[in-house]
Amino acid sequence: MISDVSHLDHADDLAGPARRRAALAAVLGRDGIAVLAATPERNRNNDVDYPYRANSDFRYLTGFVEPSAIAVLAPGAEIGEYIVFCRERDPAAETWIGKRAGTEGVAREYGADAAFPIDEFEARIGDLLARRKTLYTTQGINPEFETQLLARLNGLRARGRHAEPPETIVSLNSVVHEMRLIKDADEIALMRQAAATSAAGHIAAMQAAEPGVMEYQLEATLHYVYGLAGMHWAYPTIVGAGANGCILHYIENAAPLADGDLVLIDSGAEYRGYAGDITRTFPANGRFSDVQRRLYDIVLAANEAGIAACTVGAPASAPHQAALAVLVDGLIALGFVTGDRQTVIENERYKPFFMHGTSHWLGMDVHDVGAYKKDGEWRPLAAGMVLTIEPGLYVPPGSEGIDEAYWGIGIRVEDDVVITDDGPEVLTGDVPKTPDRIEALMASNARS
Ligand SMILES: [Mn+2]
Repeated sequence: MISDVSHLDHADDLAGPARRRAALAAVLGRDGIAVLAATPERNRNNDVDYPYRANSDFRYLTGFVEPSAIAVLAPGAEIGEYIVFCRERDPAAETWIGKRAGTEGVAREYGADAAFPIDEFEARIGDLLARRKTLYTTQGINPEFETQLLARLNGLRARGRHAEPPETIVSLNSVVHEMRLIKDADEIALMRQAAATSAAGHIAAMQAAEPGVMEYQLEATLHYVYGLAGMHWAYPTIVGAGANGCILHYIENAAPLADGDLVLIDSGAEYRGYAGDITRTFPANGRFSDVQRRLYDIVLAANEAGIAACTVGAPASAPHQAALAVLVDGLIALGFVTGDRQTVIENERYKPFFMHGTSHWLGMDVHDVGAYKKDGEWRPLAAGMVLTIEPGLYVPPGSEGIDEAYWGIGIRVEDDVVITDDGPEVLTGDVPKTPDRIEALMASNARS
């Protein structure tokens, strides 16, 4: 599996960002201007920073992933519509830290009509803002920069009417997030790659699992596969053996797998800024017990019902409603809850066993942006939306009124689904999810 991972080209395709800037420019018009800054670097300790990851909105519109950068989109501006402020080239800094595009590189390679050193932003932004009616800017991405920009705007206003700065400030977030919600074919191609490598990681972890192996060793197995493909995890990997599988965001990953445990792994790779997000649950010893299989089959059926509900025009809540109906029927049949399906759902009696939603948008952010509702109503699913389907059942130790045989079982089955006119496209089907297929895969494990 490892040998067939090819070397991947890391450079962003810059045609996508150019198309998105054109679409945003059409929204702005000649009266509008957009200003957004890259997220700041974050210090880890002393002179060591956390590995830098460009914020998704910035990368989406620029394809530029260096820190200390500001992008301005000013339709009709004399110096050009797309202006970037960035770090200048610096041989000493580049020797220690790494290459920079510099202003020339940004203009030559990233399609900027004009590029200036970031130090010149203060001096130049006044002219760019003059005679624009509306300023579109991010909120909460780089709070220090956003505060400074508003202070600058107020300073221009105080100077009187000659400056004519924008009177209206609009959040760029909702505009860009609506764009990001619908993925184009190029983005979906990247997501297929992220999903395929995520799937390879999960398969490798299933093959590496056996009683005595540590949770962190399975985490390492996943991350090794991601790294070989030139990818990185999209979010901290969750590996929960036994009762740890009942802790939704368990990332200590410090316990050994015990014989008889189920192992829940929630992990995904990120490729050129796009996330995969897969959860699988499998037996540490390679064989589901009857009790485990009984619960597992309910979650699997809920996952499949949720996927089947991913159709164009259905409300965004449809996958959750479909999965929930199956889970609730299962809980009633097991005797975990009493009442009919409707009563159990209305009174949320299922919540002790299933306390999270079934879906979230997936894209550059693992919990991707875009509104789920409009005017209080669930919006209809549309082609190009990507979401997860991830029902689960959790029976923590000590669950009152539940047979102890079920205690400590946590199960979630999660796939990534593209909405298409031809029905749901499952990106993550490479990882086995039926008990028979999981057991068959694990039976071939290289244990001696
Ligand atoms: Mn998820």
